Amino acid sequence: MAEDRARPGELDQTKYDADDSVKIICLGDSAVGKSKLMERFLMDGFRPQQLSTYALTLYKHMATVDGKTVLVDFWDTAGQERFQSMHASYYHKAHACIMVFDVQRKVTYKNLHTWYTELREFRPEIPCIVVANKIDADIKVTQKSFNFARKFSLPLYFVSAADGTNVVKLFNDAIRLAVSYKQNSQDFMDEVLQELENFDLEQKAAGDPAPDREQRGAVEGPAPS
Ligand SMILES: Nc1nc2c(ncn2[C@@H]2O[C@H](COP(=O)(O)OP(=O)(O)O)[C@@H](O)[C@H]2O)c(=O)[nH]1
Ligand SMILES: [Mg+2]
Repeated sequence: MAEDRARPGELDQTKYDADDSVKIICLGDSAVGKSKLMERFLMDGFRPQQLSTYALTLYKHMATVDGKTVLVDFWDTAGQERFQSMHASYYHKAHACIMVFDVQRKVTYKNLHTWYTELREFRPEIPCIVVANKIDADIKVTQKSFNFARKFSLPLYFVSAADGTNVVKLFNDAIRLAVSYKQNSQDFMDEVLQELENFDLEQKAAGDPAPDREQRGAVEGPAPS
């Protein structure tokens, strides 16, 4: 692992297992405003880290949730979304997802289905927020109903990366959801792996010397009359 860190451009995702570290991914078509949203939220002192090998940008952020410091990595696509699909490693160990469409381009709303399907293939249980971006261009859209979010019981946020409406709220809520997901719930796959681990331990325990209940049973058996 030490070698991994030493190599520039390498990504060590084991850090996301640590209690104080969460990974939040961003999905959606090209030009819906994913990068602008991140930049707007992290305006003060964000340090985007371009990892060209992986076609992604990492934005690092430190947050405080219930008095605890949390290191947040926001993952942003860097062009791969043009292919309407992301590499599996993009989803790996993610704790929450921000899924964006552009209120001015209907096709980006329609494509949420494709993004959501792919997300659920890799991360069946993580919290996902649907984001209607660019409301500054047409404030009336906030009166419209967008069934996609309702259909899948997902929260919907109307935001503008251009004027900042709801951006801080969106990201802070995403961080809270990621942290609470990490603390309280696990993906089905995680549960299965945990069960397998416990099963292994039980097997080992069964191989140990016979528990003393059985020995006592032999001693305390009913006396022959
Ligand atoms: N009017 C308006 N334009 C925006 C907003 N957010 C992003 N844009 C513009 O949309 C374009 C694509 O933004 P970008 O963040 O690169 O999209 P990405 O490909 O999803 O990362 C840029 O020209 C932005 O200036 C917004 O909230 N309002
Ligand atoms: Mg971008």
